[in-house]
Amino acid sequence: MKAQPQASHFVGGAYVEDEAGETITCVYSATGETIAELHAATPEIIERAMTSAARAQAEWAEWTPVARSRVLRRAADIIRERNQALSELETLDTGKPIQETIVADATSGADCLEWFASIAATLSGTSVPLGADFAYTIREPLGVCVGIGAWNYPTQIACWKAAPALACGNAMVFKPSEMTPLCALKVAEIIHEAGAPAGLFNVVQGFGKVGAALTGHDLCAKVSLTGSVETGPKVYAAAAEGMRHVTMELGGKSPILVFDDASLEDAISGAMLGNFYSTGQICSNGTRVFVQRGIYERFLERLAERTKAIRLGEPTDPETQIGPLVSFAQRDKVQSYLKSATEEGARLVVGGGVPQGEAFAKGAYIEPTVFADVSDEMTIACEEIFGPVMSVFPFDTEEEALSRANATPFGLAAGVFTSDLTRGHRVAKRLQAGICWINAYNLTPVEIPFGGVKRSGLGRENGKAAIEFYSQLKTVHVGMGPVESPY
Ligand code: TXE
Repeated sequence: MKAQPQASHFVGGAYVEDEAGETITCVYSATGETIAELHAATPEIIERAMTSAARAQAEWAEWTPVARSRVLRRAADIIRERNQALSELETLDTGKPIQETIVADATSGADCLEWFASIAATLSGTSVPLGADFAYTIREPLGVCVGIGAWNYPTQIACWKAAPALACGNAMVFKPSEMTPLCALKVAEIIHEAGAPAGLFNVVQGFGKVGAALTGHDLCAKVSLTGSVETGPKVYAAAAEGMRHVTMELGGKSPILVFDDASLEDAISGAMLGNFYSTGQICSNGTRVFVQRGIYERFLERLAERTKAIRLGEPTDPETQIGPLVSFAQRDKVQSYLKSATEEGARLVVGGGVPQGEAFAKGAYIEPTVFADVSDEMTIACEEIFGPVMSVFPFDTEEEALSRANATPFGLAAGVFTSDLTRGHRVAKRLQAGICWINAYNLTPVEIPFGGVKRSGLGRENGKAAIEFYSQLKTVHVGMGPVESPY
């Protein structure tokens, strides 16, 4: 299986290569095969990307809003037309099953471009009457924005950063994760094909070093990172050096609270979605599931039954529900967490190891796993695992559940399952998280803001809120009378 792109980078409206850059090996994690080899950006490629972005941005900012909107809209249409091919590439890049990628990745990217196309056409400032004088505001782009992506949603992350950035009149240089370098190149190709000026959206490959070079570049006005909680502060600090804007989408250890009165099947569906989708590699996953004592054992029993029925397998098979992890290194990491859970006394309910059989022998597979009787201090209760590992904790009262749910440095997401309407809203109000779901989990339509509090991040992606993070206001005060001066 091969997925070699035309070249490693897409800069100035064309594929470019510089073989002097460090090799990036792209491995299909279901088989261990190398499907592509790319090169990290050299300083020359970085310079070319940043300067062509600056040139394109100056041109793009002069376009009428409706003309900008049309380009984004066209890009969304092209993505939808090519959904099958883009989803197959996403599956090869990440190992996620085609059953998921066909509905959740390129389609989400298209939704985002389409939605921000509407926003692009309607952006405007305000007018402020000041007696005889008046003032008005102009919403201006920031300039060249740098996007840095993680490996779990390569197409979606590229689009979620490109769409609001471009809608506001910026250009972008995007660096995908070195684990999944392929999909963003397609996004760049499509945005160019849709009519954007050459250089408006560039993709350069590389490891952390390339990300750091982009973040510290003189032309960089803003950095938007999706990454780990360890990388976030480093990128934030580097951005601060140049007083650059930031958006930080980092990790979490999000709670799901299931009360006795919840619909058991729905709560289990929510917990499974929030732990096993994308083989558990989602930043907003609800990896701490607090279940009220009255339904605790029933919840576990039914959860185990449903978890055992999940179909693990080759990601390109449309029947496969869970594929391998993104890499063998990620599997080693997840396995070390499984080991710590057993050593620290958690009760293994289902899963817990590598699935047996020829179909799984060559891939980075891991069984969907549930641990019960997890205590708040155990390693699996405190650290982001990024694998299909659910921890279940019993609780007695609402107050207790809330205080335990909030006792974490993270605050990306949270969920509550209950049939008591007032409790749902009361609990959501007190959960320390950027996004809360009531009787649902992990839904992230582009219309609503998404982002974290505490150590899970800063700023918001999607929704109108994202505009604030990709534009700045200029105020113009107009004096209509004689200038009053004491001199
Ligand atoms: O993330 P990193 P990694 C978690 C998950 C995973 C762990 C590590 O638990 O096992 O993080 O994953 C770039 N300046 N998440 O190593 O290192 C890097 O090249 C600028 C959670 O992939 O944070 C990549 O493009 N850029 C997460 C991106 O940052 C730098 C999703 C993320 O890499 C940089 C993925 C630097 N100094 C993993 N150092 C989520 N929240 O969804 C690295 N990068």
